[in-house]
Amino acid sequence: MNIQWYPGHMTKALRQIKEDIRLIDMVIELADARIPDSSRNPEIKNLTNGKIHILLLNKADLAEDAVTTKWIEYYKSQGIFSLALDSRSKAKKREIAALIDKASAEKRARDLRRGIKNRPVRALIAGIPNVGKSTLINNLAGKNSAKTGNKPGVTKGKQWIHVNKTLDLLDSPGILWPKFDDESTGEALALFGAISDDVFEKQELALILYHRMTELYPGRLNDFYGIDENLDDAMVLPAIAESRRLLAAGGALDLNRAANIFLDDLRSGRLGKVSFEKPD
Ligand SMILES: Nc1nc2c(ncn2[C@@H]2O[C@H](COP(=O)(O)OP(=O)(O)O)[C@@H](O)[C@H]2O)c(=O)[nH]1
Ligand SMILES: [Mg+2]
Repeated sequence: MNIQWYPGHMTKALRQIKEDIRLIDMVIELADARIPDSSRNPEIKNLTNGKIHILLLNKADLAEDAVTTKWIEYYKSQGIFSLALDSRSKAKKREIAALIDKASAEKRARDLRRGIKNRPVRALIAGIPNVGKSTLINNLAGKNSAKTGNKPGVTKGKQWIHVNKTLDLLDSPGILWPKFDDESTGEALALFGAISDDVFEKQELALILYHRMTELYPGRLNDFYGIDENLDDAMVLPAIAESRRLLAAGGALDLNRAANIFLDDLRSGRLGKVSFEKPD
């Protein structure tokens, strides 16, 4: 399915980020551990030019650990500072701090040579909508400094957050890019909630999900919904609706709700840990 979403507020946000980038030492890029390729915005890669760059694979609690480990090894082999995390977890705070420290060691040494002492690292948190940017900031800053929400597009305007003496963070609105390279990128982003649900046909996306799940994780849908895994397309949503007893007014099966619930079960991890993209 061809999905594109690049609303005006993203063009504006990108322009703002390009302006702010002059004030910044480090770009902390967040990607989704379930789809590390599709969830990396090529525009952000451009922004990291000449800046310290850290790549965090977030929502790792919802991805297969072994695959995430391979991704992190891959990034490290590319010389990228990276770490897998659940941005809600307090346990990872120290590891993130250590990574930021390591990544900024050269900068601190350079500052010192110029006689600058104790200047905090200024880092921009960037990534696609809904990837966990604000959650990470709240976790690091230890209070509700950034608004979070399970909908793309909650963060608006510029927010500097003072974490401690050594670190200042700048939250940024989630941004996508004008044209996705191929259909599977838009589909992956839509599947995991980075794209407004209004711009694609949910039932069609649910069918794509059925095919992805039965191919990558045979048996899971049968376990979870008790449905067959060789269904004709027309029978997939009716089977899920039946399994969950989803009836619309008049007693017909509610296929829209079936699609919604199916996608929600994926996004929230109820279908189990999933890694839809692997490093090759
Ligand atoms: N399971 C899980 N959920 C997360 C994680 N990080 C964020 N979330 C949830 O994802 C949703 C979007 O988070 P938010 O920080 O608002 O994303 P933002 O749009 O990038 O700022 C919220 O419902 C968060 O609770 C994570 O690492 N694991
Ligand atoms: Mg946000």
